[in-house]
Amino acid sequence: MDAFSIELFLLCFLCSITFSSVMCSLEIHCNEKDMNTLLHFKQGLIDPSVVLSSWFPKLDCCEWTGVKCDDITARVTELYLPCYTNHPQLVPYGDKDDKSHCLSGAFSLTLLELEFLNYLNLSNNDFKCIKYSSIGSRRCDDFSTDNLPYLFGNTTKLRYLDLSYNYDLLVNDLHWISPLTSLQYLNLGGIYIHKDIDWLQSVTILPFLEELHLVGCQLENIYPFLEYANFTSLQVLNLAHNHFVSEFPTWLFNLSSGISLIDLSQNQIHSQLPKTLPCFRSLKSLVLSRNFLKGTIPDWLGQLEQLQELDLSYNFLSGSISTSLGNLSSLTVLILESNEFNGSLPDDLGKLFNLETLRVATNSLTGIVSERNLLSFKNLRELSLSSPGLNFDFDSEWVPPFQLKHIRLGYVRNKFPAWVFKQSSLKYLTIGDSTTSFEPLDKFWKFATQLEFISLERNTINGDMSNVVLNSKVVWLVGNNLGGGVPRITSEVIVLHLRNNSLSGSISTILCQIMTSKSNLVHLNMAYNNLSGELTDCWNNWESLVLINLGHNNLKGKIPNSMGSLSNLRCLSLGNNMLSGEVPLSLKKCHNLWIFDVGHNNLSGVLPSWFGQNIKGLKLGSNQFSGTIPRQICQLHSLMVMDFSSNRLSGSIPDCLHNITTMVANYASTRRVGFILNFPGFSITVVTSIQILIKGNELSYVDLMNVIDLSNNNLYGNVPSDVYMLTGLQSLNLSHNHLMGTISEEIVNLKSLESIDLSRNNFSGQIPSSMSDLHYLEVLNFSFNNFMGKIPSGTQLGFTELSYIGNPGLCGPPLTDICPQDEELHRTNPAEEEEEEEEDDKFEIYSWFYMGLGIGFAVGFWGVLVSAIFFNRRCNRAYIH
Ligand SMILES: *[C@@H]1O[C@H](CO)[C@@H](O)[C@H](O)[C@H]1NC(C)=O
Ligand SMILES: *[C@@H]1O[C@H](CO)[C@@H](O)[C@H](O)[C@H]1NC(C)=O
Ligand SMILES: *[C@@H]1O[C@H](CO)[C@@H](O)[C@H](O)[C@H]1NC(C)=O
Ligand SMILES: *[C@@H]1O[C@H](CO)[C@@H](O)[C@H](O)[C@H]1NC(C)=O
Ligand SMILES: *[C@@H]1O[C@H](CO)[C@@H](O)[C@H](O)[C@H]1NC(C)=O
Ligand SMILES: *[C@@H]1O[C@H](CO)[C@@H](O)[C@H](O)[C@H]1NC(C)=O
Ligand SMILES: *[C@@H]1O[C@H](CO)[C@@H](O)[C@H](O)[C@H]1NC(C)=O
Ligand SMILES: *[C@@H]1O[C@H](CO)[C@@H](O)[C@H](O)[C@H]1NC(C)=O
Ligand SMILES: *[C@@H]1O[C@H](CO)[C@@H](O)[C@H](O)[C@H]1NC(C)=O
Ligand SMILES: CC(=O)N[C@H]1CO[C@H](CO)[C@@H](O)[C@@H]1O
Repeated sequence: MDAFSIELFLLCFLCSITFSSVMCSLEIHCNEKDMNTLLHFKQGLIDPSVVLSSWFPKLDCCEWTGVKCDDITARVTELYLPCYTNHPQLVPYGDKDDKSHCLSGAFSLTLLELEFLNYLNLSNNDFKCIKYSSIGSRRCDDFSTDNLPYLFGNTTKLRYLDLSYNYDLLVNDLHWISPLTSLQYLNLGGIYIHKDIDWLQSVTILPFLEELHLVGCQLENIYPFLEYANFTSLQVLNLAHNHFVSEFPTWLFNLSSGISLIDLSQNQIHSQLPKTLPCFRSLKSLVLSRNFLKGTIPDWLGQLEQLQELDLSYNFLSGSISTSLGNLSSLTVLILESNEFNGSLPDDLGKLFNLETLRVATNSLTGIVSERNLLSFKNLRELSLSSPGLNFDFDSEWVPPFQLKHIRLGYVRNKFPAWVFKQSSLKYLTIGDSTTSFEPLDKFWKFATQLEFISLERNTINGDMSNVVLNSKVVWLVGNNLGGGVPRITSEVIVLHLRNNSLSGSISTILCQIMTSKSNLVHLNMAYNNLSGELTDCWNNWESLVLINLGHNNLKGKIPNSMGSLSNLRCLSLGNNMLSGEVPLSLKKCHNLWIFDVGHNNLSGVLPSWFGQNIKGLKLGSNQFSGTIPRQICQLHSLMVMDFSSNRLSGSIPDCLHNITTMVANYASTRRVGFILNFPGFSITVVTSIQILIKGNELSYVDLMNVIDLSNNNLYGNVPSDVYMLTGLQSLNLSHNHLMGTISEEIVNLKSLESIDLSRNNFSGQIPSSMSDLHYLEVLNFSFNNFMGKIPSGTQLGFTELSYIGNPGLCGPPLTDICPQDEELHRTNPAEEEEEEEEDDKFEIYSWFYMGLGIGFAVGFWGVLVSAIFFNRRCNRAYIH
């Protein structure tokens, strides 16, 4: 009796603190079978934060965390256990969500034995595998008994299944989906579904499926030639961010016909028939963005009359925008951005009275856009229109019937559409590649203060910025020829990007300004301007800074001590200025630095060696640094780019470079340096890039390379043998030093090598024949050394004599000197020898040309690639992934 009442008390107590919505009633008890199924499921889980602490038999399972039962039958109907992860404003690029507190381990399909389960949400957890069978160990590491696919009974009433964003879950088999015949909603977004799976067949068989979300599943086959799919109830189809390379699939058309092609009797459907029979032309949302779809939009798309949302952006679709889209009168969202559409914007789009979002920028559209095209859009909130061939011709008096929140225009050549300034709700403004006049500028900048996001890129706004105050969270004003002194900013500004303008004067206007509240600035980029004066000593006020780029200006003086207060700093680029003096030791406090670029200045003293373990790129080249290369460099395990070229370094190359882990192994996941800034409603990705010369063009790559450049110093001695262990090294430049000794055959270990320059040293011995096995090698320069003997065959493939000249002892092709052992075969031609004497001059003349031929690794950071993932509500997650 006592025991009973205590248990009862405990029960009710726990009841009241867990689910207030479920009545605590003694009459209804959780079904024992359901409870056992749940306990079984729990066994296979790893639950690091003990989310399921209430899941124990003493407590009614209807009261367990995340469990809901039917009020009357007390059978388990819902299981709601998504994981919540933080989305901090600043996420280092490549960082995954921290899921250490989420459920992990095996997702066991025995859970589907819950006969009355209707809703199952395990999204954003960290499940690693799906267990198909009910026997054997439930952990992912034991597959020994997992050969039999799980067989359902008449179990399933499941209507909602959400397993999205379990990023590490690999789905090798989808057959278990097919028996879930009641499913209306299925979301497997962010899960890697194995490419060989016949995914369509497994889901199309579901007669009541209304929503199918397979975003970012790495799917490859969209079944372009399938005539019809068997979907009968589908309303929402989202297949964005996959790898579909194909024409527009025809089976989508059959989603419009709505005729039930499925023979219901053959599918063992045990649930009820749907109340409404398959709706005629029922598809409401079709999202195929960010794939590789090509070809034209088929005319039949105009027959999907119920369509409210159509997103085909970021594909390779071409031809004209089908006028049939004008028939989609329910459409509220039409996104065709970033394709190859040509022709004019069809007038028929004017029939889409309900449109709220119209985005067609970054296509090859031509013709004129005027108020006539926009007259009927009373609900329009987002508009993007930008193509080199599109001309804007708006009446300056026109008052639009809509109030936009987002606008993106490009290639505005004539008058700037005056109506834009009347959009008092506008928060996001993007204008690019425009030669329009933004006059009167004072009015323009005043209008800009209402905006949360302003992006003006490659326009000609010649105005003076000295008296402008900027207030938007994101100010992106790249390549506009803005002049005068630097503008001031309010504490609202998080990103200030003024790269490639004509700003002059001192940066103290910004940095030493008195602010009313603490600055939020994270990203300061004023590279490629004409800034002069010193770096100032006002950095103490800017602790929020993560990225600073002031490269390519005329800044002089010393690097100030106060920069050491920037403890959040990840990327500091001060290259191509006239800075002098030593690098202050106070910078040691910036221990989070990823990139430190002070190349092309006049800095002196010994090479700084205080960097933290995270440093990935060091550009110290073209300065006056002297002394030896500090051995501490070898402890920088993440270092990918080491550029100490063109200094006055002496001594030998340290024999510990093999300790730099990234140079030995090629870690693919860490090659990008940058971060993602998350704002409500949009995010910005900033990725630093490396500039590489290919065939005379400097191209920017976002994947950092493993580069060692020690050229143009006074280094002497041999190449230490551990250099041959750097199997991840892609470019090695030791030219213009006093190095000597031979090159070992072990060089063949440098499997990743694409460029090697040993020219202008005193290397001797034979050129290793193993080099012909370096398959990625594109640039080779051994000229002006003392190499001897025959150039090994194979190596000369693709390289000209310029790679070898200036080595008197070297012979054989591609040089014209014939090796003694071959002399019998080739009688020397006196004319050839004459030519040879001129070769030295020839090299000097052609050397620049040579550099342009292959890949010259001109290492430079901050050709900052930016994708302002604008307007993007749905896919942010997929990006971070
Ligand atoms: C699952 O839970 C997450 C987090 O609460 C939610 O965003 C998502 O919409 C839910 N899925 C369904 C199908 O209700
Ligand atoms: C499914 O239910 C039917 C009747 O509703 C029954 O005949 C059949 O044996 C059940 N199958 C299983 C596997 O439970
Ligand atoms: C549609 O159903 C038919 C008949 O059941 C089947 O042969 C066909 O493969 C199904 N199509 C798809 C795409 O699943
Ligand atoms: C658009 O609808 C009209 C009337 O419903 C029809 O006559 C026309 O053929 C349709 N156009 C296209 C391209 O589907
Ligand atoms: C549009 O591009 C297609 C090829 O994709 C071409 O055949 C057609 O002539 C182009 N139309 C216009 C108006 O440029
Ligand atoms: C600066 O902008 C001009 C004009 O838009 C462009 O031609 C040039 O390449 C840009 N320079 C850099 C370094 O980005
Ligand atoms: C840069 O500023 C200096 C004065 O500091 C001036 O002499 C020079 O003409 C400016 N260069 C450009 C390209 O504006
Ligand atoms: C570079 O710095 C040295 C002193 O370290 C000075 O003598 C020299 O004039 C400077 N050169 C330039 C171009 O500023
Ligand atoms: C390099 O690594 C070796 C072990 O492989 C270690 O003994 C040595 O101290 C390291 N040297 C430096 C400079 O980090
Ligand atoms: C594009 C298209 O019309 N595909 C098929 C849709 O279904 C009908 C009826 O089976 C087929 O005749 C079409 O070929």
